[in-house]
Order: sequence, then structure tokens, then C-alpha cells
Amino acid sequence: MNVHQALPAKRSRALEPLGEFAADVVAGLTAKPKSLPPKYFYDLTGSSLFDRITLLPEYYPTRSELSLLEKHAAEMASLLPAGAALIEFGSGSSRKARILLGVAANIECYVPIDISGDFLREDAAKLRRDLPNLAIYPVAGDFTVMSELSAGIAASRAGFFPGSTIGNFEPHEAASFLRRAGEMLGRGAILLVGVDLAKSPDVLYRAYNDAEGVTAKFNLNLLVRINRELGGNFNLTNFEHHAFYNADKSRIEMHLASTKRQKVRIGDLTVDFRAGETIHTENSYKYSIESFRALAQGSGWVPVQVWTDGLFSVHALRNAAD
Ligand code: SAH
Ligand code: AVI
Repeated sequence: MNVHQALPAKRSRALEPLGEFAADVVAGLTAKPKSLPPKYFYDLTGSSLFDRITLLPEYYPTRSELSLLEKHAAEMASLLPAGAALIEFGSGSSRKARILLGVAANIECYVPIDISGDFLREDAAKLRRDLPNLAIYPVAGDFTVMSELSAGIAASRAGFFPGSTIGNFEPHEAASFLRRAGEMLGRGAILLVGVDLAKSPDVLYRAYNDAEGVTAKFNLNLLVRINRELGGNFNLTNFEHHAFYNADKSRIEMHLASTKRQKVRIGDLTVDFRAGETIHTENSYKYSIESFRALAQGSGWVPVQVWTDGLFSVHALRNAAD
């Protein structure tokens, strides 16, 4: 597991040597069009802001998925083998895993993987207090760079990838992720994946443009993080949250739009912005049940079962690859 490394706060004005965060920021802000990878939303503040998003009236995906899990957890758990290790990709506050763990006596240990290391450690401490009989092995790192898990983790593994975090990948990246997850979990393994569904553009628009402005704060926190960790001087009042549904690509796009022509410094790098120019910060792809099944089948997985309320879906997939 490649543990996420960023430059320590204000350490280097010259951005040398480049940590992974610094290198990705330089690459993204010198590219045309400008973009930044969404995985950098999640420092301690970003993870807490995401938790607030999940409670917003407009953000239906979490409510939908929680109620699907509450209704069908026993059936989902019955697909997992005895003595399984449950590996969660992007565990956040583990709220959804708690539902499965509550009914699945067949789960021997829980392995939450998350890039937001401080948040992950706090969450694991709470889980250990609440579930003292469960072995918990948190892994702080990037789940797109997965290598072998520690040998101590049970050989029969099940994967859990809720939240529609898979929608934050480009479809070809989602396919590569599914292939790598298959290698990590082993032949015959079950993967439970939460996938948001395409629906009315108005409902989608509101989910990413909440009235309270929490999603805007979540998006802008990326600039706060660059200022703090990489010595940037973004003035937050000169950038706006933009989120809209791109129907051709079946995805919500999030951007940070420069409200005027300006220069921003990040260490020694100077970045020019035109008025209205944006940094593309996230895509959130929306699938149909059939389009997601086709993606999974093309990546070595056999669809076993799907649970849906029409807004959101949870798929059980079985790994068919060697
Ligand atoms: N599973 C939770 C949280 C979803 S939010 C839920 O369903 O509510 C997405 C989570 O994935 C965040 O906790 C974020 O820190 C984590 N994450 C995003 N990109 C990641 C990456 N490349 N590697 C590891 N974790 C990542
Ligand atoms: C984690 N991920 C699936 C969320 C989403 O809906 O794409 C992140 C998010 N971005 C804005 N609001 C929530």
C-alpha cells in the first residue's frame, strides 16, 4: 500500500523534492484544462465535511444506501464465507460497514482502507470501543495502488465499496480498479459495491448544490489544503463552487471557478487564471443497473444480486478471474 505522502506544512518554498500531493498539484494546475484529483479532498477537515454532506436533505445517496443495507444486510452477509475478512475501500466513518458487521457473524476481521489517515485512525479507535470482539486492521493509503495485504489477514476475503465512490473514477479507471480488487480478494470472492443511478437532472443538481453550502465548502477545502500544506496563496473569495450534470457523460462535474483574472502562487510556481476559468475537481458518474453490470462483467466479475430503491443500487459481484 502506497501511504499517501505530502510535503509537511510550509516546508519548502521551492516544492522540491516533490511529494505526491505537490507533484499532482503542479501537474494538474499546469495542464489545460486545469484539474485536481478528488482523492485530495480528504484530509481531516474534508472527511468531516463529507460526513456533513451525508446528512444533508438534498444528498439522497447516503440515505438510500443506508436503508438498502438496513433492509438487506442479512441477505448480503449470507453471501460471504465463514471467517471472512471484510475489506472496505474508502471506509470514511464506517457507518455502512457497522450495519453489515452487526448482522454478519461470519466476518472475522474488518480492514478499513482510507487515504484520510487521521480520520481513519480516529474511526478505528471508536470501532474498537464499540466492537471489542472484532479484529480491526486499518490501512492508511491509496486504494488505487493496492499491493498484497498483510499475511495476517484471513485468506477468505470479501470486499465492500459503498458510497458510489466507484463513480468518482473514469469508467476505464473503475474497470482497472475492479480488476485489481479481484486480484487482491481472490477467485470466488464477493464484492459489495454501492453505485448511484442516473436520474432526474434536477435531483442530481440539488444533491451537489445544497442550500447550506456544505458541498461548496468541501470543494473549496482543496484550496485551503494546498495553502496550508504546500505554501499556496489561494484567496478563497476569488473562487466559486460550480457543480452541474453533464448528461452526455452521465456524470456530475464539480469545478472551482476563478471569479476574475488572477495569479496564484504555490511555492515557487505561479499559476495564471482567466476570469471564469475552472479547476475540474471531481466527476461523479451515474450508472444504470445494466451499464454497471456490463462494466463489472468486462472486469472479471459476475453479477450475483442487486438491491435498489430506484435511486441507488448495491451490487453483489463474484470474482470470476484467475
Ligand atoms: N464509504 C463511506 C465514505 C465514502 S467517501 C460512505 O460510503 O459513506 C469516499 C471515501 O473514500 C473517503 O473516506 C475518502 O477518504 C476515501 N478515498 C477517496 N479516494 C481514495 C483513494 N484513492 N484511496 C483510499 N481512500 C480514498
Ligand atoms: C464519495 N463520493 C462518491 C461523493 C460523490 O457523490 O461523488 C463525493 C461528493 N462530492 C460532492 N458531494 C459528495
